[in-house]
Formats: sequence, C-alpha cells, structure tokens
Amino acid sequence: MVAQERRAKTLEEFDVELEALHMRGQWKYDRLLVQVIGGPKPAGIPYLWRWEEVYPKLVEACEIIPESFTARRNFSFLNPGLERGGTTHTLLMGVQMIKPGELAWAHRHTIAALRFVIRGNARVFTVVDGEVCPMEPYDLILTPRWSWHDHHNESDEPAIWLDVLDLPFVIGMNLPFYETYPGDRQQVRRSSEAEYLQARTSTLRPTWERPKREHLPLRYSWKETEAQLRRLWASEGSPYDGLALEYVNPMTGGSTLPTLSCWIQMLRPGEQTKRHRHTSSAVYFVVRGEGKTIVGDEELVWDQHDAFCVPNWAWHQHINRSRTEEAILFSVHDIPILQVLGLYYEEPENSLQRQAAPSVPPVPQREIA
Ligand code: 1HN
Repeated sequence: MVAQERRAKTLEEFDVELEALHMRGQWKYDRLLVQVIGGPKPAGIPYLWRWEEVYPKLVEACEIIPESFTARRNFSFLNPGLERGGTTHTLLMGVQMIKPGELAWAHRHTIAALRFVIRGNARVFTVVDGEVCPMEPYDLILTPRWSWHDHHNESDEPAIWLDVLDLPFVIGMNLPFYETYPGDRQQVRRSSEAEYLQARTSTLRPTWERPKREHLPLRYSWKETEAQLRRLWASEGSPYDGLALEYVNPMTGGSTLPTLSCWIQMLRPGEQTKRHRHTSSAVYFVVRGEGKTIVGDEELVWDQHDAFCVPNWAWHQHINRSRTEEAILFSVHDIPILQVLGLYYEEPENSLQRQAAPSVPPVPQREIA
C-alpha cells in the first residue's frame, strides 16, 4: 500500500489556526507595517465650530435642561472624523453655560480639565480643592486630575466657559476613576489669604511648609496674561506660531497640567506663520480677531469665539486676515504626554523652540586697527 503523501499546510491555513488560538505571527504585522510607512496619518479631520451656531444651542440648552444641579450643562465638540469621539484623538473641547443662582455639584475624576471663561464675572466661580477661583472673562481655571470641583453662579448674569479635558487620552488608557463629593458643594477656604493654596504659587513661599507640587496653580487671570502679551508685543515671536506664550506651572517650570499645555497666542495685524506639523494635536478658541488656519488642504476661516481643532501630524499655518487688528487664540495641546514618552516630533525639526533665550546683551565687535 502506498502511504498517503501529507500535503504541506499553506501559510494562510496556518494563520487561521493561530488566529483560532488567539495568536498572530509577526509576518502578519510586517504586512500591516507596509501600510503605515510614511508616518502617522492625522487622527480625525480639521474642523471648526462657529460661535454663531454654538451660542444659540447653549441658550436653548438652558431652556431644555432646566437646572444644572444634576449635570454640567455642557456639550462637546465632536470631530466628524473620529469614531471614538473626542475633538482630537486625545482632547475633548466643549462649552458650558450656567444660569444665575445655579450650582454644578462637586465631583472629581482622573480626567484633567480646564475652563477658559467666555462670559463671567467675579461672582461666578469654580471651587477647586476648597479654593474659590473667580471666573472673569478669559481667565483660565485648572481642575487638575483628581481635584474636587464645583461651579457656582452667584451673579445675576448667565456665565459661559470653554471646557477642555484630556478625556479621550484617559479613556484610551482605561483609567476613568470618578467620585462624587459627599454633598453638592465643597467646604470652602475663605478665612485668610494665608490659607490659600494659590498663594503658594508666588515667587515667595513659606519655608516651614513642604512645597506642594501637585494640583497647583489653579487660576491664571486674564489681566496678567494680556499684560504679558502686551509686554512681549515687539518680540520677533516664533515664525511658526507668532507671539505664542505657554501658561507655565511655576511649581515645576513645565506645562500647566501634566497632560495638557495651554497657550495664548497673538497674531499681529497681517501676520502669517510658516507651515509646520508635529505629533501633538491641539484645540483652539478665538479670543478675538479674524483669521484663518490652513490645515492640510482645509481652510478654517475663523471669527471671534469660534473653536477649531488641528489633528496630530497635520501641516498647518495661521493667518491674521486683518491688516489693522490683532488676533488672539487660546489653545490646548497634548505635547506634555508625548514629550515625557519621547514621542514628540516636529517638522521642520525644532520649529517649536528655535532660538536661545536672551542672555547678556550682544558684545560689540572690536574695531580692528
Ligand atoms: C466635567 O466634569 C465637566 O466638571 C465638564 O464642568 C465637562 C465632560 C466630560 C466629562 C466630565 C465639569 C465634562 C466633564
């Protein structure tokens, strides 16, 4: 009897067997890698949310959601090109409105967040870890990861702010811890300035205390931010971002939050930045002015209070359309996450920080006799 010849298994058949055992060969990835040569494809698309469409919806939300005691009266800007939600693949931007007398009750989460005030006054405030942070127009209030926060409107005007969170990143890492405060509002520290955490971010600090490195600072006032922009008005600025300033954490010298870097950026009349791209993504809010941001082939034409996003690794440049007025943009970037992991790249290289900081004034050239 002739022994039956064993037919060799094909690679495809072998792959199917491995898959059934929840395993996959490296050679399969080699084939996948062919598709990703050429660098990252921007996640999501460039997109713009017009204030003239956003604002009426906020007003309507105030009628439809009668009080914000049960939830934040917030809606998010969802990138039409991202299936998993988010404004970019790591950042979520949205708006929130709170009517006079309302309270958005206290909670905390491992998602870090910040508020950039659009309409507010000294009697609108967020309490962060027991500290009152007034919300006046264009102030920046941080609610760092795992800090208690509740929002109050004790004025007689409605208040509106921009919310930006690292939610898509934290959800992507599967780390969404959440806790509600016992009671709807936090105990507030009001007795004296000496008790205020925020006082610990000044350039002088108590020697008898261990320095607090987390959950500080909590608030950057627009008054100081705008004054600093004006002081640096005559600087050359960055060819790629104009007069862009990063809100610094004075405790670490680094970014505002461990995951998020916030910028305030002025484009002087007629200013046009050079095109560049980086592995970070960003969300923008137009404080004032009119301009456009060209992202890839897309032109995002913006006016005051519009919001837009720039996906990661997308070529982009900003243009102030006005020849007479300045434009100011607030933006939030996921740069710190990438930098700490060594995954921050830009093209052209070093377009973020090209120049040395000023040191001593230049030494005059000696005349050669
Ligand atoms: C949140 O906690 C706030 O505290 C706003 O104001 C928006 C969106 C998603 C998840 C948590 C807030 C939010 C949020």
